[in-house]
Amino acid sequence: MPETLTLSLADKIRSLKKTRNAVLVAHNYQIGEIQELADYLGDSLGMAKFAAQAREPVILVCGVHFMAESAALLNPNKTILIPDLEAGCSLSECITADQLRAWKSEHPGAAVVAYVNTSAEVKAESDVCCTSSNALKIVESFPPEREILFVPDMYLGQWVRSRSQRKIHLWNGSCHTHVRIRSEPILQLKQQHPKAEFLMHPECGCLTACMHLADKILSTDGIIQRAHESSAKEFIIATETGILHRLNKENPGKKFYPAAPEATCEFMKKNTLEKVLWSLEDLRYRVTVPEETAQKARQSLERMMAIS
Ligand code: CIZ
Repeated sequence: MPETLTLSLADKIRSLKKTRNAVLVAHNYQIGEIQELADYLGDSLGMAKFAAQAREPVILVCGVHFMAESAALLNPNKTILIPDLEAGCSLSECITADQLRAWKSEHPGAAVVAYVNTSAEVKAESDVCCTSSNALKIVESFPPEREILFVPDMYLGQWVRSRSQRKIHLWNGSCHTHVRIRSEPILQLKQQHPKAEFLMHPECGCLTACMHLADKILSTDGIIQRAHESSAKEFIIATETGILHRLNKENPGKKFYPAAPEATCEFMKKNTLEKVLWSLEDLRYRVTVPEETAQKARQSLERMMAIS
């Protein structure tokens, strides 16, 4: 896209945000141009919390659909918009509420811990939500003898299981982008950059193979924070590539090598500057959750926030 067009679109968006009394919250995996316009940039929980504290009545969520739903759950009286309804999440689609109900019936008495990458219907069938930064703490908040059903990400679940003594059953779900991150290129990068710190997201498909090689296994916000705090000058980053924009911008002088340059989520990239502009112009696409589902799903999110 020519720079002049990008600039003028960005200016129009800034001015429309004011006219519409809207704030723009964006996920760390969004395209750089959208990150630059964000009033809040971070992970899905941070986005929803920021939205809850914002005085503005219109929240434009630049992320994927479950993120807009979480914002809608925590902000029932605000208008929650997403620029493209097709910005879905492959991980969230790995489990439906019917499938979860059937699984629960095979494990009566088990507690359900749902990663935030789930639909509101699945959250409503769960006892508590978790993010990649608090999953271990959430699981360990249950009595040790209680069985846990962990949905939907098996890699995050495996990581939690490797660190806790709990009886955790895993749903066979995964993120189609993070499964593309394999161990061989990471081993090569480690050889090429022996001083680099290796920061890994727990959704990665090579989690089991690479867990022992990682300096830290972190959520996106955890990776951002670690890059700021670490004295290392080079980092190997195993997660969706959108995070590199922020890492490079906020850490001049440090180098970031993507473990898989092709690990780009096409759903995250559905949101473009044009669609952001149209979303503000037409106040579309509005994301709402039916009240009965919302009440139960909200409880799962609120229980997580109370624990973490
Ligand atoms: O909670 C989020 O935003 C997700 C899905 C990942 C992360 O680590 O930020």
